[in-house]
Amino acid sequence: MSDTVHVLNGPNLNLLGTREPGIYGAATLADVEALCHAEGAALGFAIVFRQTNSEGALVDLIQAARGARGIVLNAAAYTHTSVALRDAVAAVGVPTIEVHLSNVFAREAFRHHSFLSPVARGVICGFGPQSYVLGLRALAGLPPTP
Ligand code: CA2
Repeated sequence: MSDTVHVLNGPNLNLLGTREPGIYGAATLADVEALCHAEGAALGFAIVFRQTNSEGALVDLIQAARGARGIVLNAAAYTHTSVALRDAVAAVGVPTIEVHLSNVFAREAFRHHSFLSPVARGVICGFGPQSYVLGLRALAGLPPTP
């Protein structure tokens, strides 16, 4: 079984740590990446960490994860809008943990619906960058996929 986990990030997450620290905290995306590499090393995962602002590019990144051990996916705003991402997650057949930095259920109603949750293996939100760490640990605890 592959030991590679793809950590994929959607639109505007490249701005982390530069704006809206009250919602998203002070950590930058580079800090989140470093955290994922450290946790990945502890769990025996090779981490591929990517961010894109483009929906189609995110579909391509999900498809490129075929055969991987798992995906940790923060699709950001596309979570709430994208049938294309949902179809990609369902099609790729890789256990996918949907993660969010913020507690989306404590925010605006339009953030309460996710197109991804029904096809994700699980969902973690509200723990800041630790949501990613918890996503990696969740993948480590899953039985091997055939
Ligand atoms: O809480 C999360 O991780 C979100 O996926 C973040 C998305 C939001 O649309 C989701 O509802 C929840 C937004 C990411 C934008 O990130 C920014 C970071 C700094 C400044 C502005 C935006």
